[in-house]
Amino acid sequence: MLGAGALTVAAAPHLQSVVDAVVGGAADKDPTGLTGLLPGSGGFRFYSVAASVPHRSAADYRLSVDGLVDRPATYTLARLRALPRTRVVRDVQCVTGWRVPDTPFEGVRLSHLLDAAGVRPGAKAVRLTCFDGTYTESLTLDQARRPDVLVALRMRDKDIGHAHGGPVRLYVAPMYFYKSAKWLSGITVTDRVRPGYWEERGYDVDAWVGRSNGRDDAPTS
Ligand SMILES: Nc1nc2c(c(=O)[nH]1)N[C@H]1C(S)=C(S)[C@@H](COP(=O)(O)O)O[C@H]1N2
Ligand SMILES: [Mo]
Repeated sequence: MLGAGALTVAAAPHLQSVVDAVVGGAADKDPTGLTGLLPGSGGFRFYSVAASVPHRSAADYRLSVDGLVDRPATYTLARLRALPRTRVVRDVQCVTGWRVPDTPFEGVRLSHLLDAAGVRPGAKAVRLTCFDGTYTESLTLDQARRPDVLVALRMRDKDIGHAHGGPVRLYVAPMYFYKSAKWLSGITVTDRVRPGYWEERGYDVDAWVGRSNGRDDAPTS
């Protein structure tokens, strides 16, 4: 298992990734990511570009919505949990090749939070920031308003644990998984797309599965 993992990691542009230290134990001391495929992970690899990520409990988690909006807001986890939920079941697809079929995600549509905030005319994009202090992502407003883009509270029918970006991560179902920012802490409405962490390092900003990053499969939709 470690052999196969090593090959995959070595071949991947994720070489700079550090296995999420919070997965614990050996992963802490393994910046190469060789322990990224952990027993019981259900096929997921754990990625974090930050060497360590603070924990946010249900009590101290906050999500801010700001930028070009009429009503900036700060959500507690309780407030997010009280909003209408959407469940989406798709394949998770990392651009480096691994895939996890039929993975349920559940959360509040990003469009719901944007509508609540009142997006101003002239706004074009959304910038996502994370409480790891490093990772960022971006979406155009049209992409952000899709019904299958969630501020996710649950993954695989469980509250999202720290390793997978809990308590709250983004979930962008139609795009490669790097768009799904873990440990989500900020949603800023902007006048243009600002490329995210991996996008500044060469990944496509529009990350449609099968139609970006050099993938030439038939369009999925
Ligand atoms: N904050 C943060 N979000 C992130 C990443 C990261 O390093 N930091 N990696 C991205 C990439 S490349 C992938 S494939 C997925 C991995 O999610 P997982 O660790 O839950 O499997 O998270 C995405 N979101
Ligand atoms: Mo990824």
